[in-house]
Amino acid sequence: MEKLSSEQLMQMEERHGAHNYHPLPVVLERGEGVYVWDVEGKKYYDFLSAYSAVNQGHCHPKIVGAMTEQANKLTLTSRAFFNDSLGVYEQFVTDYFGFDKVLPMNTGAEAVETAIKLCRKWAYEVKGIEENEAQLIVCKNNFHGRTTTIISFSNDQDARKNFGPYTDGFIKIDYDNLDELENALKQDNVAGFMLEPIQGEAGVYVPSEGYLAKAKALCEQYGVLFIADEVQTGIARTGKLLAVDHENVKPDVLILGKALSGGAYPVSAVLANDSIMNVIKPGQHGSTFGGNPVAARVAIAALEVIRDEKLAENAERLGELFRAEVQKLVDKYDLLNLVRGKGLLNAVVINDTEDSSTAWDICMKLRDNGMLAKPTHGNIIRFAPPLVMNEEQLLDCVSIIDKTLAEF
Ligand code: IF1
Repeated sequence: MEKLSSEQLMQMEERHGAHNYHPLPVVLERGEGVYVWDVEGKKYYDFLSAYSAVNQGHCHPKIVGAMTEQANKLTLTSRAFFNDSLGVYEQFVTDYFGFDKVLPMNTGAEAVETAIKLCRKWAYEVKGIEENEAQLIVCKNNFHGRTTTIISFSNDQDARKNFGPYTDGFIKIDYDNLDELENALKQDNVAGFMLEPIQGEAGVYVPSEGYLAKAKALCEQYGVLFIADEVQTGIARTGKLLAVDHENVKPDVLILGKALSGGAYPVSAVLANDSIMNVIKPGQHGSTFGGNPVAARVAIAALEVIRDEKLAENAERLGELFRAEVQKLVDKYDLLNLVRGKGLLNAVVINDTEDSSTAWDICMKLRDNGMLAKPTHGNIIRFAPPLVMNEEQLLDCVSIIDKTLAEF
């Protein structure tokens, strides 16, 4: 069969696929480390990492090896029976992050839903809140996934409009605002506070120094669970194993996804200690693929790579370098307002209106110049390469950004 061109492949998606995305017009065929190639063979730096799922680099041999080895033995048993991989993974991942137990799921949204159900059940059966009255505090401009319950507490009209009726039981407060958090905590029936340690989709908003630690302390004071959604910020992305580690905060409930599998396979997880996790009894929650043998072996390999290749340290060091170098471009070009981020989760704010196409246009030229990135909201471009990048490659990408901006 003849090789299909990028144009042909984009048209196939246009005709046969739901239009729930607006991708940058580039059609990828192969990935290796920090590089991806399109179907015409053009090579790019990947500066999105599938929204921080490919932290370990594309097609990491250790991760792919673990996946193919297990896939040739036993892919899925369901949880109707035991298998020789799940317990090994559960011991490994709970030890790795320091919790008593893990509840394995597949996507980030499923893990967020699991955390919400766990928090509510804990509220009724441990904290003693009246049934069906539990309230969960969340932050405005959050992104926690796209299920009906999760978009119920979103304030992004695209995410929620015409998907009602909505799930009740959420209190929305401003991000990075401790007064609002304390006021919310004083309300009746509060069960938990769920947040992203850095708001990714909102535009890589890093909260004030000390916010996470003070928020956790307030939650302890009011007997409310502190739930960290580290689906995007976790697994070494921000220069520590978890973003909460920058403030030595231990969440009551930890939500992981994306790079938990290095982008090779859908793997997500919720971790908590027994006093919380043991409220879930047989038959009360789960999923067909949750904790399957392939997911288990892939996640062990993905986490070993993070540790063995010291990717958090690399992200910390290269993140400092990236922000310092891009700051020079901010000073040089009116087009850039600021650069912000932590580790290798960074974003630049473009000096144009929210609804302008400038950020998109810049990403289109970055693509022409061999680097893939995509705007988040409006005039913000997220820059998040795989954590295996080296200094030479990073500086090469900074020069591509420089060259691209000079073309505007
Ligand atoms: C898409 C955004 C990022 C997440 C946090 C849970 C989830 C996500 C903090 C749900 C997922 C993904 C979804 C993906 C694009 C990407 C994204 F742009 F959608 F908002 F990263 F910022 N918590 N984020 O960031 O995990 O169910 O997707 O596995 O195309 O929707 P999921």
